[in-house]
Amino acid sequence: MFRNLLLTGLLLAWTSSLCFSGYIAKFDHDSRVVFSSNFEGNAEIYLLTRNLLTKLTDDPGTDEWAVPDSKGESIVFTSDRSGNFDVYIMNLKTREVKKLTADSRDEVSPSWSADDRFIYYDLKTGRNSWQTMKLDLGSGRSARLFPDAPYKTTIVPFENRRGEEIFFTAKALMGWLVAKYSVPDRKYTDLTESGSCRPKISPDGRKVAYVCFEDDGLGDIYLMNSDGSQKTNLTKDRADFYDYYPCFSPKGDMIVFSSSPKSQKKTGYQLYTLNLQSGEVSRIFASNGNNSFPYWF
Ligand SMILES: [Ca+2]
Ligand SMILES: [Ca+2]
Repeated sequence: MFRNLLLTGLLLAWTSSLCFSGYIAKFDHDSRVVFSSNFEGNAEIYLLTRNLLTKLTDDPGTDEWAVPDSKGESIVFTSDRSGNFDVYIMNLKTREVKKLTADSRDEVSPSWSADDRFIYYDLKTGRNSWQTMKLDLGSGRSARLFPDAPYKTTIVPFENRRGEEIFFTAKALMGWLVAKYSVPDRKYTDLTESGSCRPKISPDGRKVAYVCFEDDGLGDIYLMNSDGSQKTNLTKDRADFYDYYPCFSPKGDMIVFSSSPKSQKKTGYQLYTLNLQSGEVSRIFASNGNNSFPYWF
């Protein structure tokens, strides 16, 4: 009798903890994934380590798009906690948060220069236009990152580890395309036609993962060489899913991405990993709502 009660109690505790926690994490790696989720009500930033979830922000505002520095000590992210979107920095050890920008317009999608001295971000300059900016962490001054770019609007820049190339999304006549900027010779190159976006460069600088709408019209994760050659659809068998926000693992042998079933449009993003050698896809984080912008480090 007592044993049965105990078992029932344990079972209840187990099911209720599942209900209250509201998520399933299956991440079996020694590295970390930082991402944003609204499963607790509004968008917060979370850190996923080996099957363990840590909430990094706790604010009624929208907190999203976390990107770590090269040493994995701090993240930059964007938040509208002071009325409009600004860029913030958080020390991952002390959790101390500092505001980096204060323009009354929106500043979003921050990332780091290879030497961690600059933050790149997108400044909203009009209803449908954005300018990619470069913030000097030493002086606190911002300037345009691509003053001579042949595109009206550029967004979501990521620099390779050697600081030689910056990959970004540019607005073309007929939509978005993936482009890169070569730092030494100040040259811009279109790497895709329109219908592609959100490139991320691999740790060795040789491969680019990005989103392409060509195959299923919803979005797939594609891989290409950093010169735009050998484009491959990595999520060809996921025709009924929106596959978005790819990011390489620290070793470059896997990719983390967000995927939402067609029936839920873009409101049911769960986190998956993809093994580039075996092609195996595993769900690492599931919850209600959207789990977006994963960054693996
Ligand atoms: Ca929040
Ligand atoms: Ca702002």
